[in-house]
Amino acid sequence: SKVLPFVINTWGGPFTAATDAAFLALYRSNGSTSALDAVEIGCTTCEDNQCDGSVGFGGSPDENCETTLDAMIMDGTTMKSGAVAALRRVKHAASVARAVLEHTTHSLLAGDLATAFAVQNGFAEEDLTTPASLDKCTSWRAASCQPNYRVNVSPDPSASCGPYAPLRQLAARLDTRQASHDTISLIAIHQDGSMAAGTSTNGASHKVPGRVGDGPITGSGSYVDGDVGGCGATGDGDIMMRFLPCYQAVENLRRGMAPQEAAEDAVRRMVSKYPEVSSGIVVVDKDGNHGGAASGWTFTYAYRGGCMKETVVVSVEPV
Ligand code: SD4
Repeated sequence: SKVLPFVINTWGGPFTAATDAAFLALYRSNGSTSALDAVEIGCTTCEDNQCDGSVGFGGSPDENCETTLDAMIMDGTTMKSGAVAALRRVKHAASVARAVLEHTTHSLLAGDLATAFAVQNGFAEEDLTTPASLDKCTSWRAASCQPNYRVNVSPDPSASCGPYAPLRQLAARLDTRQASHDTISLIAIHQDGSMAAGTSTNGASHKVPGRVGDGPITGSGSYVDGDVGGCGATGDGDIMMRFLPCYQAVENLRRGMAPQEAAEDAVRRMVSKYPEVSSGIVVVDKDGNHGGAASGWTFTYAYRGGCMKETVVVSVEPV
């Protein structure tokens, strides 16, 4: 086919290295790189380059200043998925997610025990904090002294300001949240038409420690059914995961919608209940036709397929 192999993802750029790495891995391999390989390569490229601080180590510190990672990977042929949530001290979350897919019959491992699994599988354990993430966390503490994501907390003016006392501090207001919206979710179509998808993120800044976002949730962070198509998401995961927008979008394709319409429908469902939600989803059918939809911000996605010499970035206005 003219458009295959094909790679599309939520990382619009200027950073197109993830799209390029995944695409070229497929394109140059004469078929020996699988769609799943390409997804892992694309996500890992973002993890290593920290994709603007929102993917991989050294980004989105939680209230305790720690970076934790969420990732999933899904094979559109077998419908197997593997994921890690709140992964600590391991850099390559997408690869650990793939190890869950390939070396277990489970779909999701969490927290320190996901770390233990990663270490057993040969991943290095290392500190994910960087000077930049520490600085982001300490300046947040110094500036607001308020928990970002906690609500309905009794005010206690005498409470001291610090990471371990947030429940005693003034109630957080939703409009003070500082979510970042640059998770990588990537879908790849192999030359032979097989598909895979995956997501990697360090989640939301200043989150309550232990918080897991939409990234590692099948049907939310991403979803793929090789008979139909795939979807990748980014945005306010706490809300998005309630709607499984990627599952919705792929089912919309199955019922005959074009990718653009499928994406818009999935975003509108979220917006109808949460008008303020920030979201962005990208949808591709099995032939490489694609579309995107967003709410709350101008979303960009990137794709490269067939004989394209470079990645193209598409900008999507909110629905
Ligand atoms: C999350 N969806 O954990 C992620 C955040 C995100 O760009 O998209 N950041 O909620």
